[in-house]
Amino acid sequence: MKKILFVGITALAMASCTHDDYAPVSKQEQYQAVFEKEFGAVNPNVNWGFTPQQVFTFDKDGKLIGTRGSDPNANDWYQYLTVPAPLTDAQKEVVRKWFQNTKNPQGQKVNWSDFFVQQVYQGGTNPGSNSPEIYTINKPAGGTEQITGSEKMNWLACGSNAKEGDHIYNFNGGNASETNVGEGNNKFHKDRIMYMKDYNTTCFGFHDSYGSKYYYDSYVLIPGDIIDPIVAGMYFVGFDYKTEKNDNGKIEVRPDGYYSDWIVRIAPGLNAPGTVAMRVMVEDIIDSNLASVQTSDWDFNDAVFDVKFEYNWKDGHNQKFAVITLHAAGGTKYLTIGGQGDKGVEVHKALCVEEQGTMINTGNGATRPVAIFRIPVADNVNNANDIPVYVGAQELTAQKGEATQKLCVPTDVKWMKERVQFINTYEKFKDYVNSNTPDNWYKSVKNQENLY
Ligand SMILES: [Ca+2]
Ligand SMILES: [Ca+2]
Repeated sequence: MKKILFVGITALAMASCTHDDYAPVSKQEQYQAVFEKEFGAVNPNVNWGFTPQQVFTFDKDGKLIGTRGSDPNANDWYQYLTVPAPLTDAQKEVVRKWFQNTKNPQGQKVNWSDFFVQQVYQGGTNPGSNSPEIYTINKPAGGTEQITGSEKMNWLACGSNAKEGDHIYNFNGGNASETNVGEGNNKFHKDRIMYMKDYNTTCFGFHDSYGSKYYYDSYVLIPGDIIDPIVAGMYFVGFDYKTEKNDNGKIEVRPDGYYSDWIVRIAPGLNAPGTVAMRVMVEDIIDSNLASVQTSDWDFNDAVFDVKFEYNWKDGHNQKFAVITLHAAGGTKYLTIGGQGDKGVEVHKALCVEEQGTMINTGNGATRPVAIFRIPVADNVNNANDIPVYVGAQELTAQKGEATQKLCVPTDVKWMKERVQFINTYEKFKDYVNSNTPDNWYKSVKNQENLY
């Protein structure tokens, strides 16, 4: 009852304001006040770390980065990516055995436009006692035929761009060919591995050459964490062979629930340290009740993402993209990157979490692998500050000399856990706000345990 009365009085007080000398206060002005209460006066020269970024090219001659597709130039990857290490025999074995011994495993999803595919196991070469991998087919005309599933699995494919998906170059017949990959003609990687750029991981499939049909419903994506500590942090895709054809009577192999007919590892295409990407850390407080902000509400972890810019040949012309690597979503609001509402990418969804109220990768709530996605940008865009970020209809901004909702830092800067004090973690942030120095305030970490 008391509360209702209070609200009534406030409304009355606010209504009367419009008849006084007070101008209505904008959201940003209210935000400025609470920001300065926490961090002190904002120096007019502070730009929050945002600067024009180099547009990504890996060719010294300034040649464009290349086409959408498989990138077989393994010797180039090291210049801009963190390339996954070759798998050890022990790692491959523990993964193979897990898939061979686990019937109908429950898979999960990841969301990567740029990723590696690394060969793990070709079914039939070392079958388990449960999982057949080599199948006996009863022919309609009588007699039987033995087929090894993996040998009929061609055109490993990913994503939903086309009905038949997109081929993962060089991955055929349950293995990767040696041309251009792995131990073939490059000396940079011992494993058979391919880098896929501007694809997606919505699904994986294969073309069955026995029945001549594509299958996109016979795979499972498993985190290494549930397999064995020696493959923790990795992700594996296993396929369960199936086939169907009419040969004057139906011939078929039904999936048997063992996804060991072909196993590959997939790994996100993470930016190499020290490359041209920059990290953006986002604070969504402006969309809260600004009358009741507490010091632990400031965490700049409501979205944490890296931005790099590159040109790509796609659909017949050169297009500029911001490649976004989303690390964390430490808020519970509808927060989009790249545009407002449907025009942008919602951060919880991007990290494959349906509930907007779940915080991700900030110590409270869910833990998920990064998301990697691409946003088309205009040719003149080269600053991470130009990637729009919205909380609902409210755009989050970082204006020079004004209280900010975004910070830009190098990609090795860690972000905050929930409910710990920003001001007691980055000791010199306040100095930076007040005097524009030091601009590497993020190196003044006082309580390391406050960082994720
Ligand atoms: Ca199987
Ligand atoms: Ca947060």
